[in-house]
Amino acid sequence: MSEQDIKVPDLGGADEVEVIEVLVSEGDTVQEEDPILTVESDKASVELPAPAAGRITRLTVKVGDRLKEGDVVGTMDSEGGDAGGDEKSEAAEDQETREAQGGEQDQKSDETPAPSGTKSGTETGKASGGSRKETVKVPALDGFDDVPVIEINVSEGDTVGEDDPLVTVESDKATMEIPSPYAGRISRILVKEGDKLSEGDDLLEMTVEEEGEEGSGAGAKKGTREEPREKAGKDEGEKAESPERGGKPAGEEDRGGGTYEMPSPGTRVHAGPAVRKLARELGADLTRVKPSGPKDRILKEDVEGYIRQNLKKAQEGGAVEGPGIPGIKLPDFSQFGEVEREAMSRMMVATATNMQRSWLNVPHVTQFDEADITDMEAFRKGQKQAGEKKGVKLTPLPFILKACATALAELPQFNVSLDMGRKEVVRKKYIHIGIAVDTPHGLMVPVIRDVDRKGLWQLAEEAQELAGKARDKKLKPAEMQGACFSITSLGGIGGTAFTPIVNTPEVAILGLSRADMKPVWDGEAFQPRLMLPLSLSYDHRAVNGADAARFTSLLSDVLGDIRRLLL
Ligand code: CAO
Repeated sequence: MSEQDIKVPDLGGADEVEVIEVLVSEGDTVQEEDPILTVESDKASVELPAPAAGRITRLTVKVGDRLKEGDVVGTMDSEGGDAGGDEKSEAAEDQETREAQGGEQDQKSDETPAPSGTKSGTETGKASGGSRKETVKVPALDGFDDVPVIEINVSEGDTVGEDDPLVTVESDKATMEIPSPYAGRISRILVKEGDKLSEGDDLLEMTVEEEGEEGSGAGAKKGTREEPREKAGKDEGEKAESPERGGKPAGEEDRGGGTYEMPSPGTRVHAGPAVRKLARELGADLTRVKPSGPKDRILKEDVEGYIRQNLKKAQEGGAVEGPGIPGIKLPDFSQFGEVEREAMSRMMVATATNMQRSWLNVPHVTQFDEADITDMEAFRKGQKQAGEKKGVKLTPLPFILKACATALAELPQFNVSLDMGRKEVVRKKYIHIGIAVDTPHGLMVPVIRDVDRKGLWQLAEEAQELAGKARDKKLKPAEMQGACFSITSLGGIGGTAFTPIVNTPEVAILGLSRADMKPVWDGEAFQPRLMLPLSLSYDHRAVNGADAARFTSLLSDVLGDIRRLLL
């Protein structure tokens, strides 16, 4: 094992390039030619490959750094063919075979590829111990000539199946993949990105197992194709060992089905520059895209599938993942102490989804205020006997419901929903208010309808009944729908203020904390007054700050003198 500098190779004519992605970390083990950096010039983005197999010991570059040919970007302990030795020795074998064969074909391979004029897709070389060499040529390109290569989908040493994409070319009208005519191993790539290809040009050289060799797997021609054993076995092994890539165990592959499993973020990705460019343009986080190409390479259609899946989720109202919302990586908690895991209840999952959706979609602001409820409480307590006769407990909540209905009527900009899809504000002509109820199985928000048209006793009765139903899991779906605004009262529990999350598509929610006696200056002296803390969170897209202050001031006035509820 020897330490070597990792240097920037020939940059294909570019003087200086910018690092746009660092694909490895210190300590990572890489194979020779594995991409370690993606750099971008003003013309193209390319991956810089590891010069050898080994372990990255130091990285001295970061995203945004500018590099020139020969710059040192880090160091590595190279293993001299240890890691990835199979591939390397086979590639070396291929080289040896080429040298042993000498002759025409090698000379041709060493030269810059030129159109051969051969019409067939491949040119067969000499057989070598059960395998033969093939020079794959560019097939007919739908009538196009001089079509630039925009992506090389394989690396030397890769094992590919028949029809696996080898390179991607792009004409004025379309992007096309040139498929492999054989299953086998890529021994030499004869083109590079940016090269212009026409039908018959040499593309790459492959080692193909001779037909008819029992169990050889690779090399079967179209129509008699077997899955290359080595590739299938390796893929299965990788899937079984790498659940973090989102792969299913062998035999449970689900490609083309309705579901699209997201690999966890933070995983190293294999993708060509064109795919990375597409991902950047579409805002796709490649660490979350499930690869379907050879050797877990991400293809363009994988990125498109990921975007489609997220769009679908967005349309269905699900949580969307994207670069702006990085996932949360969990550590292995058991390393810190004993833990146990428990499945979330459906209600907990629904609440978590709704809270996250609202928090991520709504620009929240919370306005704090206080209401002097000394007189209101005196009146309320005076109704205790009447309440007992009616079998209803009159808490502060019905007064607050009524005060909110008054504020919603006077400031109708709080009684709306935003339809951003149609760029419309939906104004509601009814006043239904949701009340958050704490239950042993989670938070539920039953809705009291037409609060503006109901008296305090009726509101107290309905609130009590709905809270009871929520705690007994007896609420019907219709009893939890249609709210214009919500109230969440922690007053019976404690606290001085909090920032509630708006219950979208409503645009505001009032939080109540515990009322407390406070000294309040009346202009001449401090008076002991019972002050109720108000916390109004609102959607700042729908409501401006001045209106929010007006709303809480109005609530404060009405609750300070409940005769105003009669006006
Ligand atoms: N300040 C001081 N005391 C208050 C108060 C306040 N703001 N609000 C209520 N109280 C008192 C009540 O008067 C009652 O006292 P008495 O028994 O002496 O009369 C006591 O607190 C308990 O009231 P309550 O909670 O039974 O009734 P309520 O009408 O105030 O609230 C309900 C009903 C359903 C809103 C409430 O039971 C509840 O579930 N609150 C929690 C809501 C919640 O979890 N919100 C958080 C959502 S975000 O995670």
